[in-house]
Amino acid sequence: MTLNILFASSPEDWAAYETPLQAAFDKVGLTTDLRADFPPDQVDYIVYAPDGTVQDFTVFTRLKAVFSLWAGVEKIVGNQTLNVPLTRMVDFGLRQGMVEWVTGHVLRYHLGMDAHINANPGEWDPAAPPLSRSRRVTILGLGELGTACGQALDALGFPVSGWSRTAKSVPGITCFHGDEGLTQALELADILVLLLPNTPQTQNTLNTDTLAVLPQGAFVLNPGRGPLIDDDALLAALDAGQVAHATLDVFRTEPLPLDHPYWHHPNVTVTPHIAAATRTDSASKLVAENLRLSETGAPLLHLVDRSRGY
Ligand code: NDP
Ligand code: OXD
Repeated sequence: MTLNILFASSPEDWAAYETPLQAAFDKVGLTTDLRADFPPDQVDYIVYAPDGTVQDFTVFTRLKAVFSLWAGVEKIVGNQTLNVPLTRMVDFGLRQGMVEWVTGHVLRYHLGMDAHINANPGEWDPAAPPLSRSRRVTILGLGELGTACGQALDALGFPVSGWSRTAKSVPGITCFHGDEGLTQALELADILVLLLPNTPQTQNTLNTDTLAVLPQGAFVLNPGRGPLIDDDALLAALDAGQVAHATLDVFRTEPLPLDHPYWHHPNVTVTPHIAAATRTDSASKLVAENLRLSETGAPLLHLVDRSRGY
């Protein structure tokens, strides 16, 4: 039997994914017809990214599951027309990319690199940076990406704390959870990293009240999602020196509008949602494996809990 797979993303993604996806489907021994366009009533599975045009899933009358190419699923998780299993992306490329982006920016702050990169001739400050053991890092979100980043920073010698919704025990990371745990985690954040999903519960996690809990002069990294931060509150904290500098990869509106104050603030670095990218080869293997599992009736990998929102 041939399985009809609709690739529902941008034309650029289709060009990048068609060959690796087809190769991965062939490798798991399934006969598939993979296309970027199909009559909806003939589609068995959808490979999805939010850049595509699919909004109404009711037209896909024989749909069995949707496989998201993205880790963050806030644009689809609340879609009331979707009533089949939804999986999200967990892959080596995303994890490794995020570890590299986060450790790179943590080290930039920790080593005070900007002072030397931007120094004028004759500015000769021979003070050595402190060692990592005296710079505390807190990660909000101890999932696939937050945990990997925390463990990489622990291996570099940073005291690492983390915060999650449910209680956790992770080697090398002091774990906190729940409302009370958030305050404790923020108090330990010389450098704060946001790696939470965007859900109604996580929006504005960083606001006037929580920013005030950070040690004065803390640094903020946000590779999670824009709505995790109340932007006005962060700008006020930057102007007051409560936050020394922020590096932001994700925004409420992307691309970041040209007139947004973040572009022009001297203590903000913006990066264009490039902290971690799904890599076509490893991502295609996960999609193919989930296709295989679905066809055998086995539980799918990285199933999204629609009630939790991630
Ligand atoms: P996971 O689902 O694996 O982890 C999410 C973590 O957040 C979990 O530890 C979870 O807690 C915690 N969490 C969720 N809700 C709350 C809450 N209300 N209070 C406290 N903690 C909470 O996600 P990933 O690690 O795979 O990805 C995280 C996010 O990173 C994605 O959702 C996406 O937005 C972003 N991302 C950004 C990329 C970029 O390029 N900038 C690339 C890829 C992802 P618990 O463990 O208890 O469930
Ligand atoms: C993702 C992302 O969620 O790239 O995968 O942001």
